[in-house]
Amino acid sequence: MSHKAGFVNIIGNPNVGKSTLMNAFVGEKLSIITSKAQTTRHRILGIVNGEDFQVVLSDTPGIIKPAYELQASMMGFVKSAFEDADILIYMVEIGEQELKDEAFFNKITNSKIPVLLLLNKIDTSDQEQLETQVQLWANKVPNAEIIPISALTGFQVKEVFDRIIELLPESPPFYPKDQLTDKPERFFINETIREKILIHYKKEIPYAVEVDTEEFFEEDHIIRVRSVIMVERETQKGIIIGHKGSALKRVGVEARKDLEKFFGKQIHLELYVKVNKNWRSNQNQLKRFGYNN
Ligand SMILES: Nc1nc2c(ncn2[C@@H]2O[C@H](COP(=O)(O)OP(=O)(O)OP(=O)(O)O)[C@@H](O)[C@H]2O)c(=O)[nH]1
Ligand SMILES: [Mg+2]
Repeated sequence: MSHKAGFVNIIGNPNVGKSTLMNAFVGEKLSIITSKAQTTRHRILGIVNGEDFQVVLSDTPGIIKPAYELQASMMGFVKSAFEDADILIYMVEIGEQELKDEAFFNKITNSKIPVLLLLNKIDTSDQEQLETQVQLWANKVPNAEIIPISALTGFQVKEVFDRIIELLPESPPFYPKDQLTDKPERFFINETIREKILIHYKKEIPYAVEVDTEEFFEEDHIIRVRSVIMVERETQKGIIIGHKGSALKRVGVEARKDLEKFFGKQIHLELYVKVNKNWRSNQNQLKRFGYNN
C-alpha cells in the first residue's frame, strides 16, 4: 500500500488564526489561542496520522519585524518553516491587505512547492467583501490556491485537509504513528499558564512574561507541578501577583482546569513569580527557554 507524508507549515501575520487552524486539524488544543497578537512564540508540531498518511503540521509565530532578541528568535522559527515545508499554508484574515515582511512575502510568491492561501474568518464577512478579498489575493499571490475558511466554526476545514492529502508526496512516516507533537509535557504546562496571563493582564505585561516548569511529577492519580512565572521587572511581579495574591490565584485556577482536561488527570499546580531581568534580550536565557535557533 502506498503511504503519503510531509510537512505542512502554517505561516502568516499575527492573530490571523494559525493556531486555531492547527488545533482544528489535530483535534487537540496543542497551541494556545488568544485575541492578542504574538500569542505563539515557538514552532509547534501537530501530527495527524491515518493508516496511509501522516500530516506533520507546524504552527508558527505571526510574522513581525523583530524589535528584541526574543522576537528575532521567533522569526527564526518562521524561517525554518520555509525550509522544510512540502506544502505551505499562508493564512490571511478577512480585511487584511499585506504581509508586512517583504522578504517572507517574496518567499511565498516564489515558492516552488504548493501554496494554499487560506482566507480565514469569513464568518465575519459578507459575500461582496469575500469576493473582493479573493480577487486581491489572487492578484498578489498568483501561484497560490485560495480557499476561504473559518478555522473557528470549522467551515471548509475538512476540505482543506482533503486537499493537503491530495498534495502530499509519497513518503514513509517521519514520526511514530502514535505521536501527536514534538513538544514535551512541560511545554504545554508553560503555554497554558502563559495563555491565562495573555488573557488577564494588559499592555506590556504578557510580553514580558515567560513560564518555566521546574517540577513535573506524575503519580497514579495526580500530577504535581511547580512552575515559575518570570517577569522582567519588580513592578511587573507585583502586578502579576495582584492584591493579596488574587490575580495570580486566578491564573492558577484557570490553568489547572485546562491542564486537567489536557492530561486527563488531577493536577496540583504551584505557581510562583520571579524577576529575571531583561530575559527577552539575553541570549543565554532565551536558549534555556527553548528559543535557540
Ligand atoms: N471570527 C473568527 N475568529 C477567529 C477565526 N479563527 C481564529 N479566530 C480568532 O482570532 C484570534 C487569534 O487566533 P489565533 O489562532 O491565536 O491566531 P494566530 O494566528 O495563531 O496568532 P499568533 O499566534 O499571535 O500569531 C482568536 O481570538 C481566535 O478565536 C475565525 O475563523 N473566525
Ligand atoms: Mg498562534
